[in-house]
Amino acid sequence: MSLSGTPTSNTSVLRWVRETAALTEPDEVVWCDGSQAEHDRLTAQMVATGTLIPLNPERRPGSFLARSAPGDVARVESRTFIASRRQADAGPTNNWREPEALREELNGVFAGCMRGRTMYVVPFSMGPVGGPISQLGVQVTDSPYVVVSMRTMTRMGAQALAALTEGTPWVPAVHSVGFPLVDTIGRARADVPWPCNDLKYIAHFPESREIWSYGSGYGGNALLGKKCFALRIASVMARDEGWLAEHMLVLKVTSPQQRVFHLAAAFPSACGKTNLAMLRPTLPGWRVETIGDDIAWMRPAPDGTLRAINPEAGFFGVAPGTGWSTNPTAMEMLRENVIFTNVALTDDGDVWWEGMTDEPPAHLVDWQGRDWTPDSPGPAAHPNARFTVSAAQCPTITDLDEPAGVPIDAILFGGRRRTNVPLVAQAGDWGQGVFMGAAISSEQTATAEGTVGQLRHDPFAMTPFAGYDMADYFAHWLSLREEVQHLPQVFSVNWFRRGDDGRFLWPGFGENCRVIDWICRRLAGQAEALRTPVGDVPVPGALDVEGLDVSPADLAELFTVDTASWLAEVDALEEYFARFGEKFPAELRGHLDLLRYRLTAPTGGDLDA
Ligand code: OXD
Ligand code: MN
Repeated sequence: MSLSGTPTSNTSVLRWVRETAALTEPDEVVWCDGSQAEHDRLTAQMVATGTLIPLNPERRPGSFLARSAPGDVARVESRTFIASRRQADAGPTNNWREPEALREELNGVFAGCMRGRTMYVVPFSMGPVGGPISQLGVQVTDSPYVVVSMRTMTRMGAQALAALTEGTPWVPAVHSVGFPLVDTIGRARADVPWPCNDLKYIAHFPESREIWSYGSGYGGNALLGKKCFALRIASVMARDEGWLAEHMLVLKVTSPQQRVFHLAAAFPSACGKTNLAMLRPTLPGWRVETIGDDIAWMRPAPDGTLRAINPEAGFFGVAPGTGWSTNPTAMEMLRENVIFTNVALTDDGDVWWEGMTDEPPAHLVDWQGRDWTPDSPGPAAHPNARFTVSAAQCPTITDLDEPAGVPIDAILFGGRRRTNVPLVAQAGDWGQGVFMGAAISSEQTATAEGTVGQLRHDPFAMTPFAGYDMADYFAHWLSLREEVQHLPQVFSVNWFRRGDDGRFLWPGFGENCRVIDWICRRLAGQAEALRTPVGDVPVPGALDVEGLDVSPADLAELFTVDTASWLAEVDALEEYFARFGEKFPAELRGHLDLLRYRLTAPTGGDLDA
């Protein structure tokens, strides 16, 4: 295949594109420039093939609905592989594959997989192009849906390609839906609106920093800048180079006294990161602005702070549960220029999903294209239905193009927990903070395959996303103490605690600003705390609950540390941590022992007293 007239002279990019095209055998190769004209051409083409349904331009201008194949609706962790030379480097939480064997297997499935299709070359930057924390990548894909999504989610196109000068490091990412239109003996078959393959591979080679994804067109499986690059590959870069690539949102908070704080927060998938990132405070005088909703890259900076960027340029958010009462900022952001996937279609050509409004419309077409009424058995939108939208459309976005990042004052660790974990607790020091991150567990959501509601341990909300052994990852976090002079304070939070009757004890959403208010006052040395075995919690009266309809009994329960159930939690953690074997840091084991001691000691185990 001739690649003459290509818009780059970077020999490594050209060689790789040529080799990938020779392997996958597309009909043509198209270099993407990220322009509006390109976007318009591709969306028009997808409307013609049935991949996209244009929404009513009066209700949702510039927006489209995509319906995926019913078997391609979430990340596939069981088919996500880390191919490091040594199995120990992948650790017990990853599916390890021997790199050479996996490469051979992939060469088999990718051979001819783009026959009859176009291969798009998508140059992109994670973070502002040329920024000191940013990184470059090139994805090839046979999915135009992926191309338009990458344009929203990353800095994609001509500028990123221009930055790819000879010798500049970049991450190659090969993607195919695995649905060739012509077979080995030249027989053609018709395309389908959402091509994919039952066989899937989401493969990572951390040592050569490569990504190979096959068989899925959905989200994190296919938009390779996100989970594959910005977390799995970048976490390995970060380990090697002394920084952090984390599954965290980033917020800018301004107090009524005009003091600015930056917070990063890790929660497992679909625990409301987007809602927290776009929080509309109910307390007067506070302002919350959004920097990122999913991923933070953080580096020790020369000024002694830990500085964070959001490497993405858009939001790929879970639609169900996003509504005018829960996240009005997101609803404003979604007024136009959005690609929705697997939501329901209204009779007037707009979209709907569970949680958007209190009352569902009387008639809809569901995410699989079937008629739906409120009496229908299942939900109208798939629980992992998504919106893809540019961050620039978010009314509260700030500092997204600040290449040096923002200094992080506090890190929050959370999960979806009915019991045990208090509304908020502060770690006494960095070690206890790292322990809090390692101890995260959460009730499973619909963003990946698995049993919804089941409690699973998810240290740092990173188990599906760390590209290396989590025991080494914990040690890396502990070692930051040596690198960062002004370490962030660490807090654990839990918005999801319930009473015995199953009801939520805390209203959440905008009211979470009350927790942020206490955190910021702690950072400023202006709020009092009470030591408990699981961290320092607000003294009675320190959390501002004025005007809130939470009974004193519920408030007390939000902070109850029940000895018996916490001892059971410590046992479960010990068993979980045992998976990491000898590499599990002794310091964290010490924190587990200390927690057990504090839970049982008659004095509450206050060793520093
Ligand atoms: C996501 C996830 O899509 O965490 O952000 O699954
Ligand atoms: Mn996520």
